[in-house]
Amino acid sequence: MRTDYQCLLVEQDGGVLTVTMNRPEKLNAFDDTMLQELTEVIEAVAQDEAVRCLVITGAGRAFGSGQDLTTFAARSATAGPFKVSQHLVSYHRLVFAIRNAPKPVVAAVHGVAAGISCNIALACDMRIAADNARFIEAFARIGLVPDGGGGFFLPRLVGMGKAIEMSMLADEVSGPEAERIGLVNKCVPLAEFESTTKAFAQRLAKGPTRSYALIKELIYTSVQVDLQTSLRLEGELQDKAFETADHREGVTAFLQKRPAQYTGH
Ligand code: T3D
Repeated sequence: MRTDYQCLLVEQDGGVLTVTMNRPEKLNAFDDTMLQELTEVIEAVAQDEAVRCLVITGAGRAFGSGQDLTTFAARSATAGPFKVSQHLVSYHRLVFAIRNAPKPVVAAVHGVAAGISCNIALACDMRIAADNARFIEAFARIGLVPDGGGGFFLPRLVGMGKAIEMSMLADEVSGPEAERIGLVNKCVPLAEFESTTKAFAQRLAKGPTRSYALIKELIYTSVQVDLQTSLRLEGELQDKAFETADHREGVTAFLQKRPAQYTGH
């Protein structure tokens, strides 16, 4: 696994790979290099069997402040038409890398998560927040619409009304409020944030990884299809899960009255 990134810190501890976005002087705003590197590392992790859980977090006092706004000024100064949709293709590759990774991806959010940084956290499979977290769909503050999948993920997580409110008013949602409305899975005091994230990720990394990949496929497909299609998929995926060594180990461990030792196969 490559670790010499310009804008990321990458650290592996057992089956957990922690990727820290590292532009703290700009609250980890995305520039092209950080976007490219984060996408690359997640795509690499998808292929790496030694990594069974990925954690994405931010250096310094924030998760991330969205797109680096200094690039907006640079774009305006550049002659010729610029289509932001072309630039968004790179973010969409990152979103798909997270969703398609055959293992759990957890966003660990402390401090601010604004704009597209917020939506990258929403693209992750689960979110842990510190109680100082500030989620801001900041786009309307600068006359934009939520991008990076925000329009897709937000109503599915918090419902239509709250999604519209967060997108239009662009007010901060605190960590405890985010937990209350289902935007994050868990919110903990800042002092416990690191240890909670670590324990959560290590637990996932010791789980039945192939079953987790199939669960991702089932849940993410099922929110977009009818019941019949979902039930057909459920059968196909259960056939695959039944073939895994971890399924056999789970049943054996139950019958032998001992904790299961999953290998991810
Ligand atoms: O290009 C495309 O593909 C389109 C995609 C667009 C996606 C988007 O994400 S649009 C939304 C972009 N983000 C924002 O609009 C948020 C801008 N930042 C803020 O509103 C505030 O900084 C925060 C609410 C995030 C945090 O406030 P606060 O008071 O905690 O910190 P601060 O003092 O404002 O920021 C600290 C430093 O980070 C500061 O630099 P300085 O003065 O110390 O040299 C600030 O300028 C810098 N910073 C914060 N956010 C960004 C940033 N620099 C560049 N880009 C940023 N997004």
